[in-house]
Amino acid sequence: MTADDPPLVLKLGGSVITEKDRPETVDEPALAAAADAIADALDSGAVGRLVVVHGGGSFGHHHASEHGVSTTTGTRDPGAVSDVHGAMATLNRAVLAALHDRDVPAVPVHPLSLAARPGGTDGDLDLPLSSTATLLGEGFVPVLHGDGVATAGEGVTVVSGDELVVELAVGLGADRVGVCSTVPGVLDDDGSVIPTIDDFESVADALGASDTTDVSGGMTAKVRALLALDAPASVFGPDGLEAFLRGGTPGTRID
Ligand code: IP8
Repeated sequence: MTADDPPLVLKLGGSVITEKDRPETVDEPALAAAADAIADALDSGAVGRLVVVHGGGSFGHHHASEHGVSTTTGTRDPGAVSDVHGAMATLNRAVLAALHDRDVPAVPVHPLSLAARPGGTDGDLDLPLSSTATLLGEGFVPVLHGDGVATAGEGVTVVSGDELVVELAVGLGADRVGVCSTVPGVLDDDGSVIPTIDDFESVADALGASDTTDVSGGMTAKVRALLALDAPASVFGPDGLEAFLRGGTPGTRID
């Protein structure tokens, strides 16, 4: 591995690592299994440079929906911003602790302190990557998370982990992107995993909204965002994480 190797960007879905129906509850066995797979992949050299992003699950989404905040509707209530960000920082600490227990050199990167939507909710996300890139070059595993984000005209809205994955993949020149979700891939009408997706229209009908509280759009938004990438992406369930980190393509490959 050299400092210039393209990183792998991995998202751990919030519903994978938390109990989504119980506010602020980590799914400890699921987080431990994910941390084991990450530590093994780094130890064996199957993965060189790695950036991890995690979603909100029962931490961020619970508070965001209580305060009526989403990716398109913001808040000017500092207490609401603190609730959403504070919950995400708590979950981030749990993820870091699980990784540290396995000697993964994980460090937190908090999007609320870095990112903005200077053009409002219709504008692009501005996510400066200098700190993440430098941390990677120094051998760390940066761990970002869905968060609040300063948004012109709206106060603070939600930035989803999926949006961060896209920005990181493009800005850092990732060679592979993995999204570990609760489902084993993107499912068609019959509930079967669609092996490959290369355009949105062909799968639009099969994609429904996520069935539990999710202020940032569920699988449809995920597929749209991943299709926009140059790097190949895979969506898979927790059982596919190890295979993905070893270089395989479990679940659905999105090109
Ligand atoms: O779970 C949203 O991140 P996601 C995080 O990746 C918050 O959509 C703050 C609700």
